[in-house]
Amino acid sequence: MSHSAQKIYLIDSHTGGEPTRMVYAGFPELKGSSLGEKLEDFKQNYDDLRRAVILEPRGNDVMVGALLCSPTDPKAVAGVIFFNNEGYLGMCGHGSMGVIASLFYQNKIGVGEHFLETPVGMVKAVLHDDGSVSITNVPSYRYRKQVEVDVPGLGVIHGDVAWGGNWFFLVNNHRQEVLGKNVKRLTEVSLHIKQALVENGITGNEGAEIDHIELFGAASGKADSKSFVLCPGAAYDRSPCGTGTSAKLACLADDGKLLPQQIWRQESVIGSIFEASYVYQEAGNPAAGIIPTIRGSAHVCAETTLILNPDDPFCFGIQPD
Ligand code: PYC
Repeated sequence: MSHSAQKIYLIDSHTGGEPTRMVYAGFPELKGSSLGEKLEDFKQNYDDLRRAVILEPRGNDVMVGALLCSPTDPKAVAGVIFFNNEGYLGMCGHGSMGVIASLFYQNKIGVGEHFLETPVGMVKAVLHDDGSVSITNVPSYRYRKQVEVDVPGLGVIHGDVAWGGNWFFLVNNHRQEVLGKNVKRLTEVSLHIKQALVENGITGNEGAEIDHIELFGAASGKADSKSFVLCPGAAYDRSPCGTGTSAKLACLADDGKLLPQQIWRQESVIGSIFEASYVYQEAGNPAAGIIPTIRGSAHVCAETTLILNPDDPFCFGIQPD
């Protein structure tokens, strides 16, 4: 029995039901002169720690990790690298809200404006008096409109490929009801769509993998639209997905269906809501993309110390064969 266990310190929160696990101490200092380089160092040298933090028995497939690291731009209150059970995320909207709520809980920030540096760019966050958080995301755009794909077991569907800090395939004509009681079926359908995208060579810009699938359905009356979002892996987003809502706004803006600064309410499959709006990246030029702002609320729900004991056979997580 060994007593030389490594300890990792966390704050857990959830945003509209979607968990964020913020790692604030106990991690090695990542090397790099940009967040992109720090992400590479994380991937190459410490992926076992990603697995230790996020996989069972300590974590689960739904959870998104947020590793705090030193920012390379002094304007930022923190650098953040998001990850999950499958790997790494470019950006994470619900996770950024969770990080801001957790930093406030730790008395590291107050109400007002803050910046988070991510591998895909700088994100502005405003912590409001009522505890809600607005995230001004990285520039978002629609890459391809109404791409046709034949999905085995589902038939021909059409979807938009859009970037909102991650790559999304956004589908309306999927012939499913977007309701909480249907999440098993919605997950299966989304996994089939994702597989069909791979088989048909449908990607984001420069061949980037489309790792999020977004299915839209009738809103419940509380919002403008309801969606089911499949994240990388097989877990669905309990929140309306900040980067997914950004991708949706990019499509609405390009279609001329939502004006700059007009409010859009996006509801998740479990009924939580983000309020969103956008401005053009270049005044008067919708084709150049948009800058979305997403507002929601995160709640701190646990303060935890992980113990990584070398004697533990599942110290670095359970990974199915
Ligand atoms: O809120 O952007 C988001 C997100 C991505 C994956 C899970 N949540």
